[in-house]
Amino acid sequence: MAVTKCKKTNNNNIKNIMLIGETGTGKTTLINSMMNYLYQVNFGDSYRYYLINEINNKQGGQAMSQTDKISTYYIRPPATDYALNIIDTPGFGDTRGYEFDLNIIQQIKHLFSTTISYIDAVCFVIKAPQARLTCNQLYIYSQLLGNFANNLNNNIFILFTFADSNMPIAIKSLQDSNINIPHNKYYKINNSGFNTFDNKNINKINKITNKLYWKMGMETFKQFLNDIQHLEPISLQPTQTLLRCKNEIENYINKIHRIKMHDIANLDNQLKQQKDIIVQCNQDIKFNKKYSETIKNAVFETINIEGKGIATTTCLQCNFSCHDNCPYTKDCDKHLCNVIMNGYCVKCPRKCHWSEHSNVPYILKQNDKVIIDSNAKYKYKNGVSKKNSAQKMIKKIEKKLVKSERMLNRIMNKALLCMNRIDVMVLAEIKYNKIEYLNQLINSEENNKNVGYRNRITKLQEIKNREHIINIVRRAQNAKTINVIRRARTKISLQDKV
Ligand SMILES: Nc1nc2c(ncn2[C@@H]2O[C@H](COP(=O)(O)OP(=O)(O)OP(=O)(O)O)[C@@H](O)[C@H]2O)c(=O)[nH]1
Ligand SMILES: [Mg+2]
Ligand SMILES: [Zn+2]
Ligand SMILES: [Zn+2]
Ligand SMILES: [Zn+2]
Repeated sequence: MAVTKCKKTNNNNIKNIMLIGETGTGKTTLINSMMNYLYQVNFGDSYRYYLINEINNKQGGQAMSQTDKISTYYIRPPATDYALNIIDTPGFGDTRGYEFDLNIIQQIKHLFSTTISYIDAVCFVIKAPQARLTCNQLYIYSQLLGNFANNLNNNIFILFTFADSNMPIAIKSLQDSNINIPHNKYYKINNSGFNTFDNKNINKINKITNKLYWKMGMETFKQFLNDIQHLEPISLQPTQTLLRCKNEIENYINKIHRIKMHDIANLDNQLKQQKDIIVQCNQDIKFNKKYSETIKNAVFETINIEGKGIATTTCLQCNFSCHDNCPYTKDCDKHLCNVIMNGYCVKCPRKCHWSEHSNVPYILKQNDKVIIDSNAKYKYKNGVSKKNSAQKMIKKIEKKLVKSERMLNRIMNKALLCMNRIDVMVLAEIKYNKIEYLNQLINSEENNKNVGYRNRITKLQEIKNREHIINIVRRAQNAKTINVIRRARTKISLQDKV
């Protein structure tokens, strides 16, 4: 069988078929089964075709996606008029979790931007007996549907594996979970009809079942390949744009996370520290404000003026210089001194009779005494200067905060724009409360305590943080942002028209 790596071409005669789905749903097995139709094997033949041989010994067994990387296979089979690029993808939702899923998205993006520019069929592979969808599966479907643009609408198919003659139970499960996978048509297959050809050695009942499943599968492949023959290939440009937007959002969310959790949290912390300092300083200032006490006239000073030609009027009773520079030098003239009124002094504390006053060769001065508590003074001064620098710091921090918040707003607006672009472009969106779902996952990890659960919980917490940020961004629809979105909306619809 001639198999080469994917052919890069725009030729309409090559159909690009992609299989996508949860891990273990049988994508790779289905491709192998299809080979038998494409290369016209009969049930009775003693051989079967395998396009892909995956060695089943990976660590993690079936819990880990068997297919690690997107693989594309170019074939020119005899059963169709066209050649095929068959694209097998790793399954979403394996035990490696969120990061591995993101990695698949990156791989799809890479494939679309480097290898194929159009697609003919995107096949969602789902197990037919899938009853009830777990919250994990809801998440997986939101990942699956969220990565394709809505121009693919008509080129989406659902392939139910593990199917029997009944209507797949999964259809109801999807409906019950409000998961609407827009699709052109669905088909049923049970790969078990293809994986054994040694029909001689198996019991009769199994042989009959295998033959029925083989027939059902062959009919399915015939219909499917016929159906896609007449389909128009769809450009992957919008899907590329959508995936780019998703990448952009990832970056914005990372930035928002850094600014909020690191920059702003740090500044808030610093601000709190400075405010605490001010509270402490205010207390120190309040309690130590009266670090000095002044005692009035407590200190006496004698200034010698002998030989200076200055006379004084000094009360000898009060020991007080009533007039420092008196023109009357003789004691008997003191009743003429300026400070004497009606024979009594107006200056000295006891207002003595003029005769108590004499001219003496010194001036008596009474000074106030200041007592300083040096410890309290230190605390007060220190408090004032610390408060000053804290206030200066606060101004600086607040400036930085304003800057960070502005930056945050800018990025939030950009992220919101991106989200709105995605909402307009995306194939389908699953509405469910992601935070609640993540809490459920965290709870079940905590209860089960399976190997590596702590790591997984840390990762889930990270996803939760991101979801919180996305919710915050979505809520930040103030007047300004709404305008920005409006502008973006018109821009997008203009682009669509081109
Ligand atoms: N009985 C039955 N078993 C199937 C069917 N399809 C696949 N299997 C089995 O399911 C297991 C997983 O199949 P894979 O083809 O590896 O699944 P996958 O979707 O490629 O998984 P990933 O590569 O991990 O995404 C294998 O053991 C298959 O043999 C089916 O229709 N019926
Ligand atoms: Mg696989
Ligand atoms: Zn005088
Ligand atoms: Zn006097
Ligand atoms: Zn006196």
